[in-house]
Amino acid sequence: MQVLFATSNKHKVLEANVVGKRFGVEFKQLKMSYPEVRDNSVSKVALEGVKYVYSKVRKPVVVEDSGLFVKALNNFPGSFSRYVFDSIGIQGILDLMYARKNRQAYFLSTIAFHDGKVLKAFEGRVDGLISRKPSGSSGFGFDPIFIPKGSKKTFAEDAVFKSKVSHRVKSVEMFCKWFK
Ligand code: ITT
Repeated sequence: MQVLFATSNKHKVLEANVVGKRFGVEFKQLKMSYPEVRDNSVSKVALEGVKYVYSKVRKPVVVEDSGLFVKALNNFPGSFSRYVFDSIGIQGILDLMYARKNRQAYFLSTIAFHDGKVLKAFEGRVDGLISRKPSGSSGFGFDPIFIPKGSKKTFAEDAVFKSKVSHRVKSVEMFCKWFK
């Protein structure tokens, strides 16, 4: 079974397909950007996004909105993670976290599906800590500074662990179970 995945980010599709394979679901990248509503809920951004994309392609499609939520920064950058990554980047987050003892953070991923009739969203979360310095080179975005619960390595140092526990693995798993 195939489903379109509208995103500019090939890493998202690669990670989704690792999970999809187990369920016989293949995500096909549709390189299309869509206007992201300004809202601090990733679910809201994903749901509005998939409605827009569906209105353009008229085929069953998913979009994903995700973000990093840092406790000591009142959940910043959250749904604005892409903008923050592109502007102040990893070092910017580490600078904001300088001398902060509470390093807790989590990633959220919402997969939203629409086929013109059904509109559904699936949310996954992974908890962890912000590291003191960047480490590792796999993955994308904030992977080099996120140490998931149950590990001592960042996502960027341990892609295998990421492929078992990530926010995206969870949201995609929920989607695949439902989609089948
Ligand atoms: P599309 O909107 O085109 O799908 P994007 O990369 O802009 O691609 P988002 O708007 O959902 O995606 O932004 C999510 C940002 O959050 C992303 O750019 C990363 O900086 C960060 N992020 C999300 N998931 C991540 C992950 O698994 N590892 C590291 N950073 C992640």
